[in-house]
Amino acid sequence: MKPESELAPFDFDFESGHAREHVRDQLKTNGFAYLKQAIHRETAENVSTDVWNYLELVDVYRNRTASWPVGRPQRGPVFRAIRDYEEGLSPLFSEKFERDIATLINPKLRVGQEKILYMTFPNANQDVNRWRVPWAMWHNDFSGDGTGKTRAYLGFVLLNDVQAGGGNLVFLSASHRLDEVVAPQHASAIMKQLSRKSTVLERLWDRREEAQGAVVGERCNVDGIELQLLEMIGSKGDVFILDGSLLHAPTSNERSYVRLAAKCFLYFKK
Ligand SMILES: O=C(O)CCC(=O)C(=O)O
Repeated sequence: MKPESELAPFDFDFESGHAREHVRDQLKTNGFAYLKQAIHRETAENVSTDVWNYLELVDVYRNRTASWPVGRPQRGPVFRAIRDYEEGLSPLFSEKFERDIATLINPKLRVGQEKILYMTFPNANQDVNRWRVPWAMWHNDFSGDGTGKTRAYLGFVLLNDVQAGGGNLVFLSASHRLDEVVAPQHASAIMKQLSRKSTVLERLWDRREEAQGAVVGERCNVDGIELQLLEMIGSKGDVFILDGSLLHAPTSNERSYVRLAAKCFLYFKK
């Protein structure tokens, strides 16, 4: 039986004290907060239209699937991060966004310089039944600045409506609280140590071709911390804030559409 995943969105008002409490509690406990429609759908749609217009320069067209570079089906490596499109993402990570997020999470929080576009083209002969949680490319984006004084979060904006198996990010909720992650150390060392502590994680990171793998929604308990494997599914304009230490991985796209998402870093000094 497929385990239920818990990705309850939160309809919120940036100014409400209740919202602040809820989001801060989510970030502390689970390492992520799901802010439903925190960015206008039209803003997200305009940004994605601009991305597609930009791609015409390299002969990739939104309505001509034959022009799309196809991905690779697998439980293994996949990646497509575009780092030189920062200007085009500025309507998302505006001053208002920065103010709203700071109000919610921490008054000192600021949007960092690096902004990344993720574009996941479908695999050849897509088949959603073939989609698997990948064993590869698990990592965290921020494991401290050496001083222990900087906190980092990741702000993800969905730029299209995405269903399961559509090339979304997967993450391990609450993993930011694990001693192995707090350490800080390389992701491969983290995975090795955690695989010894949980059969679910051992299965998740088993890279053998015939391995059973793990599925979205599965839970496990490591040193008293309840972890859950989740997929970042939602609608265009939805925002996910992730703790910078949370373990996550890119996935392949077994849907017929291109998945688009944008990420900014959010920092504050304690
Ligand atoms: O969302 C994705 O496709 C990958 C994101 C990722 O791996 C990252 O943010 O470091």
